[in-house]
Amino acid sequence: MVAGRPFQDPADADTSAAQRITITLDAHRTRFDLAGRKVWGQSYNGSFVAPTIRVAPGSAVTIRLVNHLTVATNLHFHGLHVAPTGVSDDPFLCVAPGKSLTYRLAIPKDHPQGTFWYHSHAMGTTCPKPGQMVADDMDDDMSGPMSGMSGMGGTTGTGGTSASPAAFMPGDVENQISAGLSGALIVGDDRTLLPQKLRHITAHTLVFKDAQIDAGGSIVQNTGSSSIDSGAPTVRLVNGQLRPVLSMRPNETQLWRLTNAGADIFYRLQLDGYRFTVVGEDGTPVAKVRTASSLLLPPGKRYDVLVTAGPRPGGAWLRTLAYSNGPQGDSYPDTQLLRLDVHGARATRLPGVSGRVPTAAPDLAGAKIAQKRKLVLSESADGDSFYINGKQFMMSDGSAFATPAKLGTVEEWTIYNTSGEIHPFHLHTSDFQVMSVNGVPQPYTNRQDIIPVPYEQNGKPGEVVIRIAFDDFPGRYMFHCHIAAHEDNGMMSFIDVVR
Ligand SMILES: [Cu+2]
Repeated sequence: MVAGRPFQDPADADTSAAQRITITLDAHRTRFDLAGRKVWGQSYNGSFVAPTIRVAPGSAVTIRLVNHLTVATNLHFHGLHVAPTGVSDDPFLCVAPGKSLTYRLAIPKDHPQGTFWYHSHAMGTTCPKPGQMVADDMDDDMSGPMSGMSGMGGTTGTGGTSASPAAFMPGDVENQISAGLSGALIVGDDRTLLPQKLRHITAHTLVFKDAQIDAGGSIVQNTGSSSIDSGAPTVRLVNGQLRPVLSMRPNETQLWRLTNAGADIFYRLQLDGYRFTVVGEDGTPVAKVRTASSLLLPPGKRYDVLVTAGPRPGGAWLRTLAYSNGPQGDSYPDTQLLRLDVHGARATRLPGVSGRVPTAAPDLAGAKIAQKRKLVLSESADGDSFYINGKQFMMSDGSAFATPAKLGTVEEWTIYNTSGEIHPFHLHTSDFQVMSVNGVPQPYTNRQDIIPVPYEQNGKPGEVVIRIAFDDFPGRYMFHCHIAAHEDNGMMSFIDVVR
């Protein structure tokens, strides 16, 4: 593989600002170019990093997913606040091999502007039987929910015979994201929220994905004869590039949209000698701008950061620091990711940014709590099976909770982790506010959709308290660990949200 080429942003799926956008994503086995090496994997458009989808708040987006894989697939629009019902952001939708499905997303006018991503959320390798259609406008599109159950109680089985408990069937998310099926999705342009002088700075999208490549030149997959080991050596890539060189002028300020779009592994980013100025987290503008010398990005995490080059020509490495996510988890070595090269004519230094970024969500600290809930994340000693409240998720299951959430209310959830590794908890459809971590109150800075839940130590489970405002969109909100291997093997459930 070839390192040191000039940095390139991922290709855009569509740069049109039109109110109706149609994008076709063709999922297929692909031999792509990965930093100068030909590698077999899967892609939506031919490259390891899927095209960046750009959408405007208030727009209607049409995305046609064509499945040329040999297994079922689908799409999840991670972090988007759009309907989880209909052919929108519902991971129970399933596109069988050889079929297609047209997703229609209505992006709310007041949708936060920031960085999101999209990826396969296939909860199995096959779709359920035909006849379980959930949408009626599919033309020749063959699709159906991956489950025949509504999740609201009661079965819809046709035979009437009570079946023995179904055997657990793992999902296929780890395979499909690892192979290449993920990319960035940007809503609006959060530069417009910055002080006037910063609204025209250069913005870059940095999509972090790693590739484990086998001796035959294919990305490692879970098959009958092989399996992905997330702790095994891997090649860390930025936009599919190996240690690219990103150029800035002395004193220049840029916005970097950092996205961990990989399946399993964490990044702990540091730009040597620099600090990141965080203006957005998980696609949401922050209520209090902060600076950080390093940022932890579990799978699925995003940060929008300002970086200001030093006053003199020079260089610095963007690296992921050595990191362990727990005694039962993985350890990753310190690895260089990207070379910042500062050269050329000195730019005018722009003012710094502080305080609240406009449109930041309100603090939920004083909210009336309608319901408190508990979730326990656990795993088997061998680290192969994963549970929420003692249960491995199956598509035919109902919610982990006996009672639904009501629209217009705020809930407080306490998430415990009784295992020996961090689990990054992710909620679909709605972001949340982190109130405390291991009992330590967290000052409010922003809403987010991923929070690493610490592992158990000295017999004391890790504990995170979050608050969720169920403002709109009734339906099924999935939640799960975003280490794809854990989600695939059971650490997932959902809450029903009702009017
Ligand atoms: Cu996990």
